[in-house]
Amino acid sequence: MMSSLFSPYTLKSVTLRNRIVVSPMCQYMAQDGFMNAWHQAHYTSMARGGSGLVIVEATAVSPEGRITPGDAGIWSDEHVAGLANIADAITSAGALPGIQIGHAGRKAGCTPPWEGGTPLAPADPAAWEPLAPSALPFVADSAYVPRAMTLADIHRVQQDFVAAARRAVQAGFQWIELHFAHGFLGQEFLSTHTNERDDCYGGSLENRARFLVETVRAVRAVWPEGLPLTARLGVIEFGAAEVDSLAESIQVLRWLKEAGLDLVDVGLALSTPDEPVPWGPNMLVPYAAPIRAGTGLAIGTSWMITSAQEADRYVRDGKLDLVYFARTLLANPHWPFQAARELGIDDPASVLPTPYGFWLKNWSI
Ligand code: 536
Repeated sequence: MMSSLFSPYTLKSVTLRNRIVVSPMCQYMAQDGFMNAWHQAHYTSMARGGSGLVIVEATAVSPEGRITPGDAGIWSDEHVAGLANIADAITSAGALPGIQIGHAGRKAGCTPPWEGGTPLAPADPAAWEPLAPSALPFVADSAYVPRAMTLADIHRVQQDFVAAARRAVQAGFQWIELHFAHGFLGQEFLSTHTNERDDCYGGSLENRARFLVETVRAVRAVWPEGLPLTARLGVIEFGAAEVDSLAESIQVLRWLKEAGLDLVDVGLALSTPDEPVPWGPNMLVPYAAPIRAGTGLAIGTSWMITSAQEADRYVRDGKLDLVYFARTLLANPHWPFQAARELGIDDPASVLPTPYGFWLKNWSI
């Protein structure tokens, strides 16, 4: 049978009810990394909307890896119980519970976007010193300069990723995404804009990829073999280095696959504030084909995919295995039901849980 947006998808030992993924979306509503009633309602609502996979927002593997003081965290065993409540809520609404884990590198320690997204004032008691591959600020000439990581820092953060993956299993998550995009720590090691190291973690592509490859291998060793290990990678640096960065990313993804990666979520690099990103509908979809052909990895992507027909066609044409949605689902958490109606699938109300779907069956408005 030909696959489509509403056909199930199996990767390793898990099966999603359809190809619609709730992309990780930072809420910046946690305290000391602990999630609360806001997150519980948010993820419950997303899962009840009918998507196949709900990926919990970027969750920091260490306190200094938070983008803002409100980021979710998974750096302590005490976080597990709250995370388990979220995973349960997602599971009981029929979706697969996933989590994105990450470290913001030099982009850590800022205010939330709606307060400017700029570094916390040094005098703010909530502020901290960010870590990065090299002591280079995100904004040129800014006084907000990260500390260059020592080898001990690098190994400690890799162990933080490993401990986070262990806790994610304990909490009941069945899908993990390593955040290696958006100019955060993993991307910073890969990009020559942010990595000027002269040790084995900088210089050649192999060295710039070393942090990512080692981290995937170390996480794979504790993450159950039957569960998908995935990463969001900024596959392309738009601008002068566009072609080279895509070719480099394909090589890096081959190494990541060897290290145990199962699927790539094709993302943006956003390594510098002035990257000329060609914002527009479906803007990352054209990169999926060369990446799939060059790596053989399962693949998904997001960014400005808003049409059910287009998303369905990407799956039917074999361009994407999964389609990730963010703002489309913030605008309408029950968008999968709307998409099912637009696509004319049989019994579209069955996309929603029974207490909703029963009343919407044959409802014609
Ligand atoms: C998406 N962003 C992604 C974040 C946090 C900040 C916003 C993340 O990966 N944790 C975004 C990037 C650029 C423009 C709009 C939105």
